[in-house]
Amino acid sequence: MQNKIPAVLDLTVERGCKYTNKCKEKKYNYDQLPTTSVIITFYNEAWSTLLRTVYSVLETSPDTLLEEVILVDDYSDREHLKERLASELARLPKVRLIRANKREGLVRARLLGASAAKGDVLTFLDCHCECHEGWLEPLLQRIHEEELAVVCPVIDVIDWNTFEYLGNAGEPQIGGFDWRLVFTWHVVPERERIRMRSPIDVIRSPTMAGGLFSVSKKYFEYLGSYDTGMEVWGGENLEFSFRIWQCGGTLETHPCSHVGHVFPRQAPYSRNKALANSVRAAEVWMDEFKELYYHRNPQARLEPFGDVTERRQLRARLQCKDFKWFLSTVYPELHVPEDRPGFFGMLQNKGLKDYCFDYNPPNEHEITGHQVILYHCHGMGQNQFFEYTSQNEIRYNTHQPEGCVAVEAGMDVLIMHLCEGATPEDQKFILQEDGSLFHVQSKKCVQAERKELSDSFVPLLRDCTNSDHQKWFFKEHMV
Ligand code: UD2
Ligand code: MN
Repeated sequence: MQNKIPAVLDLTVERGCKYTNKCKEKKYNYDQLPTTSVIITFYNEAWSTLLRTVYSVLETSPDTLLEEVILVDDYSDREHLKERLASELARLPKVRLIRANKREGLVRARLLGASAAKGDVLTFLDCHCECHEGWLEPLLQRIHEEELAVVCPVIDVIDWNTFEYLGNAGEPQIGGFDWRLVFTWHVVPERERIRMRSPIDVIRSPTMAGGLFSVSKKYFEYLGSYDTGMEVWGGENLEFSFRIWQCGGTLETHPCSHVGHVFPRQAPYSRNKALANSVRAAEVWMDEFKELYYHRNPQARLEPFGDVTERRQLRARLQCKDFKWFLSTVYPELHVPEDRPGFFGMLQNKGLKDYCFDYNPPNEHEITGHQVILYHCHGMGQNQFFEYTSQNEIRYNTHQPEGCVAVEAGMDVLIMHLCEGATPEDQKFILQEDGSLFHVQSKKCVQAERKELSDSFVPLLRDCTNSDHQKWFFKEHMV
């Protein structure tokens, strides 16, 4: 991936690395900068990580810029977060503790904090962060220059096991999403490197991870703060990102601002509200493109998502642009699927009843290189979602980057490769009227077969016959 990008601008801004100095050389006029309220919500967080966040804010933020630190307890029930926390915090300057009287979820908990904030700028942080020296000035400087900018720090990694501050390998990245509305990271595209005037210029990003950012309090309110119909966790970051861009703002990452964050293995709470939250985002901001999401996650279509009338009214009132504009202007790198009727969903075999193409990448960052298998059709989209395109590709385009089914020379197994601009010969399949799936390069057909010495089934290339095991059809749903 990396070496395909021409060296327009090298953005490496690691701790201790070459551009750190450039960041350090930057002078700020502290009298001009806006003040900020740092808002940290928490639910059942561990003592050490929570306190580390608070102390690091106090230690790294210039006194004149830091109005206050507002901690919002989202109705935690762990003992150490009760009187013990209150008395620990009472000793600290500028720190306030607000408690929700019921579980609000991160959106409404953040809004509780925002409504109490006295600073010009709201700076949100997760409750397991460590701010790095010089993190705050670039964020506030940028908002001072451009009030419609929402600015994120680079998110450095704090080791989940050792809690060591690992920093960030390589360049800062920008945020995107895939068509399941899962947030993704990407290298900075060439068009953005061309737009940037220096390696310490802000980097425009289609979306944000969600936890760490600064926004002018006034602008946040003008933009409709958050969707208060969102519960617990998830989806609010994409909703806010779409809204910022579509309604006239910009979303940026400042390469000189670094904050470390612990990505835990498991959250101390259930995240099953994320689906409804994502549906709300799709229903309000994505126009007809929400169908691409529903195709890839049929469960989402059935999910009760409450009332979004007010959010749609907000969109109309602010005269926000449509999602088509967002895709073509802000995120042109994202491939927009065609989803022609009858050519997306489960790719099911006729002879081997109830078996479908299935691809299970070992993790979200390693989409390619593994074999496509057959598995009981489940109709839930996700790993069994494929799209047959007018370019004769069988695309696995739930994930980013997108996979295309391929066959390596002389092999008979189907392997996932990265899709390419012009469809390479080894990725071309012709789905014929009779249901046969013809691989152009090898002139063979895809057949469902039992995998040797096992109970599992796989699609393999074989000489073309009339067998039902060589007939395939797409089905969107189970019923
Ligand atoms: C990421 C974001 C997170 C949020 C989330 C999507 C970063 C570093 N983190 O997940 O901020 O945008 O994506 O929703 O970008 N919390 C509450 N009440 C709850 C649940 C969570 O106050 O009911 C707090 C939690 O204690 C933490 C913050 O909200 O301070 C974010 O939660 P997380 O750290 O579990 O989310 P994370 O980092 O996996
Ligand atoms: Mn977090």
